[in-house]
Amino acid sequence: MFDPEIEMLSKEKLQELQLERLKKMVKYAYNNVPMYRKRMDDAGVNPTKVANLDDFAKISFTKKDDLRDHYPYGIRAVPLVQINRLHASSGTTGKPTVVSYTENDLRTWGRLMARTYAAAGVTREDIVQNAYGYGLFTGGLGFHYGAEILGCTVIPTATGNTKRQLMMAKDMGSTVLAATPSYAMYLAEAAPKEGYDLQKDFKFKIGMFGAEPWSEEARQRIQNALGLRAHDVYGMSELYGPGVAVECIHQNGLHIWGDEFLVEVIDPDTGEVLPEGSYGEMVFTMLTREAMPLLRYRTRDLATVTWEECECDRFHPRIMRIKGRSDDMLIIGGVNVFPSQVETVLMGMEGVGDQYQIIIDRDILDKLQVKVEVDEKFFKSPDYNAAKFAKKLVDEMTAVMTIRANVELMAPGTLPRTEGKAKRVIDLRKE
Ligand code: DLL
Repeated sequence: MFDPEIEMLSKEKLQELQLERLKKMVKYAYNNVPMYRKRMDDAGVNPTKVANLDDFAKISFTKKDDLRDHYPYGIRAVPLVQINRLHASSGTTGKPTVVSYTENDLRTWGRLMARTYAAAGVTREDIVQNAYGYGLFTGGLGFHYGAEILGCTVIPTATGNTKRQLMMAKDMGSTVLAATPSYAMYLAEAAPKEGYDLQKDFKFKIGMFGAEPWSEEARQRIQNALGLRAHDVYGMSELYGPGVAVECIHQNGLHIWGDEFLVEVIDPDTGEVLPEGSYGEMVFTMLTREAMPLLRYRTRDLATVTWEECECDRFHPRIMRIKGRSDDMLIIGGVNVFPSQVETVLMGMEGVGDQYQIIIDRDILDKLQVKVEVDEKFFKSPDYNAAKFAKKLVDEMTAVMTIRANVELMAPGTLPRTEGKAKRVIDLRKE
């Protein structure tokens, strides 16, 4: 453990610490961020009298639009001279969301990332190949500094240049791969084509994968192909970046670092706070952030959070796998469909390759089309019968999603590959 004192806190002590920090943070936000001062005044919340979570829940949610409204420097509690770094997440439309960090924030984030690696079993003996994008995206620098603070050897390969990536992995004997799960899958696919033997040429033991949704079935595929233990890492730029939550070696839910993040789960439609164990939208409050305090930030990410003790003895609450984002949910002919449901079916089936695309279109009615690559070996085998295989996929998907999808089987290697976050859904109704 990197931070045993904090990581080993009992549930009671951890919740005490959360409340203590929360009270301080509410006052800090009131005194330093005009937006929060106005919100608390409007809601009749006296920051010096917030004594429990019910009082706190009177403060309205912070949304992504609040950050956009404060472009370019975002919600800021310190003068610019105290800002040490900026990151930004690329918005699909308009201006990016900019996030800022003081020196202390960077130190806190770096230590959280070191803790995140350590919880997954990474030690200072490890050689970390960091294939996340470096730059405005928080993945690259987040995973970089965390590994350095832990004392690992870091290879900042960044994303892309797959040939060189594979060469470095083999020659340097990298033991940890940090990447998006879709890029990890792509590396596993590319390696044999570049003449590498996946079993013999690489020393990977641990994968630190996140930044996009991926299924349990995708995990099995990546683990089998790369011969490593694949850990899910969750985060978002607004909450420092990666390192909000990570799976420990038991791979049974992602521990949210409770000393830095307070999580609430709400009904995304009504905003009502739901009881522990309910499925809903995660809302985060940062407990010590200096530059950009965030109170009750709506993530749009849907999951269940549990406070049950984990086998690793940590009480830091766990996110059970993230199902998707409320704004990713597709409504097709009136039926709610999550891309993750499609992935679960596909990645669980033998004969399906690693790449797929979901295309939604409308003529009179909504139509769901799924393009799926066939696994190369299966594609070339004498048993392969396209019509029969497509029917099997349609049946499986219809059973899970209750609506019919048209399946188009694609030859191996024909769908686009991405180096960062995969773009799997194309909704033509929006264009
Ligand atoms: O993706 C930060 C990050 C980098 C996390 C590297 C993990 C690893 P953003 O670009 O702001 O930040 O995107 C945040 O990505 O709200 C989720 O919808 C999604 N996401 C991140 N991690 C996971 C995960 C980074 N493990 C958004 N599972 C979040 C599912 C994830 N979705």
